[in-house]
Amino acid sequence: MNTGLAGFSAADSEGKWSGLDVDICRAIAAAMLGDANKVKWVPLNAQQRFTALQSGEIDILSRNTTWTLTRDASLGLNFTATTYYDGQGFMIPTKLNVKSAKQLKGATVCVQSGTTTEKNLTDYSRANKLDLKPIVFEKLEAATGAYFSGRCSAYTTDASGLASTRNKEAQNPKDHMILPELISKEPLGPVVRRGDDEFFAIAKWVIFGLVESEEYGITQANVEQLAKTSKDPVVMRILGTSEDTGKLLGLDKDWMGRAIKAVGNYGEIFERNVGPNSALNLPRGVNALWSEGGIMYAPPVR
Ligand SMILES: N[C@@H](CCC(=O)N[C@@H](CS)C(=O)NCC(=O)O)C(=O)O
Repeated sequence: MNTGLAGFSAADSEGKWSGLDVDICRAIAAAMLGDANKVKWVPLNAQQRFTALQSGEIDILSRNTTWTLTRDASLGLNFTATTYYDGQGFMIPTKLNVKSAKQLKGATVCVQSGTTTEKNLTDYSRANKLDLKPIVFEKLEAATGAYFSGRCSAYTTDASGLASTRNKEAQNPKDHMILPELISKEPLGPVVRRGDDEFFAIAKWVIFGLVESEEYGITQANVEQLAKTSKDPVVMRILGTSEDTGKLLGLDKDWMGRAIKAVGNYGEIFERNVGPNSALNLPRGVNALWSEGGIMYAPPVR
């Protein structure tokens, strides 16, 4: 998990974890182990995350991690599926009165190392002849702390991270604005170890099942009822009341039903943790279902 990115993965004062990345793990635990609480949460910063997965300290990395060719092909890991389509943005003090990242010529920008963010910033600066001056920090708190104390004119990370940091760390969130440009593609999703093929398949299909459940209207509230009464062939397959899809994954037929009962479908997970009614207030945007104008699309559970 992240060391603390409210809305995605963060622990409260009692050590209770919540967030979109957390709920994905809870869903997998419910499907696979029969209990959403059977997860040991390990907070990792940007630098530590891949080594922890490679070494076997953790089994799944569910932490705002961008799927790129380099990571997928060279780390001995497998990206499961995208759970949040993001892009890199900039946060600036509102009083700077800047309206576009293109106006940041020569500006200092706080950024965390070990991220795609650092490289995108250099590329964007060069491509747009902006001569941006990155100030690089290993730790998130150091990067955001430097920005909030005025050491940098801007802070850059994934737009979701900007929203989370502004909401949680800014003394007055209104004093900071997030510029409209997204300078990269950051498809975020969980990662497992190469060679852990059965687990890879389970993780992928639980995520796809959560998305398809939204598409077919299966919710945390109605899942039990639908399991008893639905005659919709897709719903019946997802809930294991016709074919037993779970068996093919080494699970039982109620695998997806349990996941949905634990955390709800993808839309419910999004709404609760990061959506317009949550503290983060992120629009559903491209993360809407493909059938609703977004790009969230899951292969069929069949
Ligand atoms: N999605 C990007 C950025 C991920 C990332 O680590 N972002 C930072 C800034 S929001 C973060 O989460 N830091 C928390 C930490 O390292 O503890 C990536 O995969 O490289």
